[in-house]
Amino acid sequence: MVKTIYIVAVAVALLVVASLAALLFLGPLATLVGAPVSGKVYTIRSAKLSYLPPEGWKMGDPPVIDDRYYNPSRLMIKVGDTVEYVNEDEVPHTMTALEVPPGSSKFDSGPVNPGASYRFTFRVSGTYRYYCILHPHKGGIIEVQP
Ligand SMILES: [Cu+2]
Repeated sequence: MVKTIYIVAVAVALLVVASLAALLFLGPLATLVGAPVSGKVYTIRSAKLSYLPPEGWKMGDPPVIDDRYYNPSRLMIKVGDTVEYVNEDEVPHTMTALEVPPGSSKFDSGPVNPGASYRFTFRVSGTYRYYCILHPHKGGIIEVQP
């Protein structure tokens, strides 16, 4: 009986020590393994009057990839990098994914007010096409390299 209690006590003590060890060492280790790659931050801006469509453009036409709308409208980055979208126009804009590589989530900033910004970190390599849901003449492409 005493022996059984002793064995249980030792088992509990070992469990406590193991738990503490797990908390102390495995916790930070797991954080390291799952930690985001510390990448660069790139800025894409929408200039004033970018809400005006180009001449001849009509609803249903594909978005126009031009620095007048998102600047730069073509951007090459690496996995783990972050893009910050800054709206310098006088009306809200969005940065909404149209096409993303398989396995990637479709980002959508929702309306970004004048002077506000939105960030997205790219975790999957490939080509991303995006546009403004409120002004669909505005388009951009982000190339994410492995
Ligand atoms: Cu817009």
